[in-house]
Amino acid sequence: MNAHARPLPAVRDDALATLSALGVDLAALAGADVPARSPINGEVIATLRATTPAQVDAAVERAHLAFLDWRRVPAPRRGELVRLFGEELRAAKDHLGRLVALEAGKVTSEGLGEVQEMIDICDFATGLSRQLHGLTIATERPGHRMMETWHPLGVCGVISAFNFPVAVWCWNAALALVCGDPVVWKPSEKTPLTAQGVQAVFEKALARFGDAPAHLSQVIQGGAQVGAALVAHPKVAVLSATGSTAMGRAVAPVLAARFARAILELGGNNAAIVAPSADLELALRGIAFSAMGTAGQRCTTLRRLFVHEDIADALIGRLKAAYASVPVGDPREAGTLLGPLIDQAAYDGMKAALTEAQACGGKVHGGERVDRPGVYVRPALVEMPSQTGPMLRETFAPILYVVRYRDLTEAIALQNATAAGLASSIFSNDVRETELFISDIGSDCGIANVNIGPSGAEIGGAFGGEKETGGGREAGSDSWKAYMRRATNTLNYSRDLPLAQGVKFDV
Ligand code: UN1
Repeated sequence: MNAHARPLPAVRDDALATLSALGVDLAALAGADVPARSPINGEVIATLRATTPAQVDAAVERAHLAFLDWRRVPAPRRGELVRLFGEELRAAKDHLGRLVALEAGKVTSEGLGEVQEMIDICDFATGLSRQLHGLTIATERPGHRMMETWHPLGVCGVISAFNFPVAVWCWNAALALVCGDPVVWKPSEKTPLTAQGVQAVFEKALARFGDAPAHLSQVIQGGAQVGAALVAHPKVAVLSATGSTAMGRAVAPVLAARFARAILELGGNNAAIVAPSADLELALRGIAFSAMGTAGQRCTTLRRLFVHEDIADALIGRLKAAYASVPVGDPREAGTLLGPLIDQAAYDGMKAALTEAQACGGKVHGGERVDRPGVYVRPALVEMPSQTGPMLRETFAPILYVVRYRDLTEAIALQNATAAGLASSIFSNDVRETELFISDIGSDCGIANVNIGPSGAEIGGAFGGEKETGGGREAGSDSWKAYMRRATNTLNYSRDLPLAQGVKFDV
């Protein structure tokens, strides 16, 4: 901290003041089962009440009643609610961003960036509310017309993770609400307070909107059991779940058994390839942000780096310097780039992965625990002899494994040789290489970038990935279709009834 900067307020005071500035009534939440901790120093800020399974059921039933009304409201009018919410988020941006920093441990700029991502999807959804259109399709039958129409689907359940405690809910909620679907949200039990902050801001938009049905957005709190009750509820028509692949494996069969829609955004083990023609300065910056940003706790975090052997020494040397000098500390402090890990379990996972990497012949630079309250680490750069051991799985911590390659086809094969398929990128100025990377025989991920890192997507594109990442798509492009039901309509006002495919059935 520079000598003239004001000292930071105590974590708990800061969090309580931020919550009340957002309009959260903490007394109304007080309970004994969901402790809300700040990873900044591990302190408990408040303890909330867990939702019981019976209360989850009641919440979904209320949401379903809201659905029966909300689906009658014209979509552009539904968009007006989301527009107002975007305005309220603009007004609340500093406080909500601060709360994200306090509860998820993000550095200030990333906390604010997450709220900006909410604002962006609100703008997108507002425009979309006038664009929920289907096709008119040529019909083989004279005098007939065929078209498709899109209709509200039902209650949308959202299960979100600690690492994007507000934006991921908003990608889902903003689209769901314009599509006509009320939302029931189970945030991570590691970040219950940001959910309350968001709900308080949403209620301001609801008050300005005036005549919305009650219970368009509800928050339920607690652990896996609460999530399980939401997933199993027959009136949850679409369920969006973000988290580990293990969580997805538990959720997906339950949704499949009752034929509910699933939007799964699960693990990632994201890679980047650095080719000989790459702009190394630019690659270094792209890699540093993608690998160390959010302390390696994004689902899009860069975890595996394949560097061409001709430039490997130059790039790895610069990366080592960046890793050794990146400022780690209180995320609220100006200049900090790496905040804390979310909890002790995250550190245990990191330590286990580094020990295993060493046993596989990996050379570890960094990765030490930083001595201060909370769980702070130096980011780790690991030179691996080949892609083995912990490199093949996602460890939610700032570890970047580096492997050298000679042939691009081999590097692409290595990058695709993991279970997850979320995000990827190539740094190269050779168009033959970059076109190969984004082609049918290139990266098998849902996100494939050129000369930017794999993380930090904007909301206009569809977000999600293949294989064990779960296949769901959220946010931009045509992701909205997952929140609506499509009807194909064939209309006939002619005097004849010709059957399709030339079938005759004359009675
Ligand atoms: C996540 O980590 O769950 O592309 C979402 C990114 C962010 C979203 C990450 N816009 O890194």
